[in-house]
Amino acid sequence: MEMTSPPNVPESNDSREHALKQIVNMEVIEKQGRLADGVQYTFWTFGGDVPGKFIRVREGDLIEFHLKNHPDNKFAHNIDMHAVTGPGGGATSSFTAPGHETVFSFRAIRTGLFVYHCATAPVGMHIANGMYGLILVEPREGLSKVDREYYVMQGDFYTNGRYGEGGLQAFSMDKALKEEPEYVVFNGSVGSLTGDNALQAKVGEKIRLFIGNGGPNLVSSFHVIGEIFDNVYQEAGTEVNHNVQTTLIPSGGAAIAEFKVEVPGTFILVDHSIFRAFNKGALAQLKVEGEEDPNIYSGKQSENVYLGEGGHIQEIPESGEPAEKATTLEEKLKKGSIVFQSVCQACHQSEGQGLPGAFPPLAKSDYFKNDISKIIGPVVHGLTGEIIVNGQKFNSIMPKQTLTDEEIANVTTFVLNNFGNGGGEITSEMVRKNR
Ligand code: HEC
Ligand SMILES: [Cu+2]
Repeated sequence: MEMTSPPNVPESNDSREHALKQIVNMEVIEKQGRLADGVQYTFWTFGGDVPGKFIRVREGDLIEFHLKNHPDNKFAHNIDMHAVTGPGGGATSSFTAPGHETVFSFRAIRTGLFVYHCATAPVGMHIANGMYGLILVEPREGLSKVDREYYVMQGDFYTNGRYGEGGLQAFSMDKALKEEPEYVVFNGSVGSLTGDNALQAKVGEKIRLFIGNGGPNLVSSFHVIGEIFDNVYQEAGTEVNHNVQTTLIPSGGAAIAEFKVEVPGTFILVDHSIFRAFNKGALAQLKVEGEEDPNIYSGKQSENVYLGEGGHIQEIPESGEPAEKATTLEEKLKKGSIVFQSVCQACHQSEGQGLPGAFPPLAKSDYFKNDISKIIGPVVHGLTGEIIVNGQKFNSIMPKQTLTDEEIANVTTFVLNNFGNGGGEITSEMVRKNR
């Protein structure tokens, strides 16, 4: 059976009179990929992408499901499909070790759009690494006709490093437990559906979005800026609501939203818990081409100077409190310690001991021992190429860090005064000179 990678959706089955036996071959692949520009992550996938392959069957079909775990994978996996009526949604019958294949069958007795996901312990971690996707069970009579269908699925990601911090990022169990993701994205990465990869449509077309939420933790307030959904199959069940602005999609749930595009422009899909959209990645674009319709939307018609009446125009008060600056060395070390823990530690390790072959030690480092200013460069500019630290060779990449002069001064001073290094102080001024 043909399955598709996001954001594509397989052809409809509605021309088909009878139920069929369908064979689904799903391969689990663990692979490194892009989470954001300069940020890599080891995704665990159903079929090579996050979200996994879109499966489209018809009500009454018998599905023979083959789960194949690639021999190069390191972990066992299984699948729980919310479309399955049976123990574990299939999970109890599909536990599959690397280099193995399992088979189970189920009848699609309920219609709707269903989430599937891995349910191997630790379940949260398998889902957090991208193991989810959607299966559509079309009603016998099919869905109404539309011009375009797209597959969009939200997920939250928990990296050791902060949002945007470069390099290969490890999964943070700590942040996942606290439900504090660094990334909230559509289709597995920041910008997966923007710019050249934006969804496309033409004025006058009817669009159907199959929207899922893999979680593992967050509930999505799904919204398209500048559009109103004509129809929403709430929670992807049979109840249809009309004229909806924002629809809730629970973790492990889905929705089907339909709307006609009346005017051209770029329409932005967001999780309207809005910091997630503009600061954590939950933002996609739908680019609509075609004729303007000033009767529906005019564009900017004019701009004039506005003078408030009387003297009531408020001024922003001069800020009384200057931005807090670390003044004493003690304060500086305290602040530096926080930066170290949130940024440097992920690579250089908690005691600055590094990892042989990967990250050089900052503890007793002879790299900057005789010239403390050499600690600034790697942080400000990044560092690549072969270096020798304490007699050990390293040939890797340190991404440049987006920190303020003051943060860099604090963290480097912290390193100089800890981990058996010889002490010293770096000032914001010294950092600025190295920019
Ligand atoms: C994403 C991983 C990563 C992060 C985060 C990181 N570094 Fe590095 N750092 C490296 C790598 C890799 C190298 C070696 C680069 C090479 O081989 O050329 C390095 C080298 C260095 C060096 C020179 C070698 C040495 O051990 O003395 C210093 C100093 C340094 N880092 C300081 C920092 C500080 C301070 C921070 C936090 C603000 C930081 N690094 C954050 C990966 C990282
Ligand atoms: Cu898994």
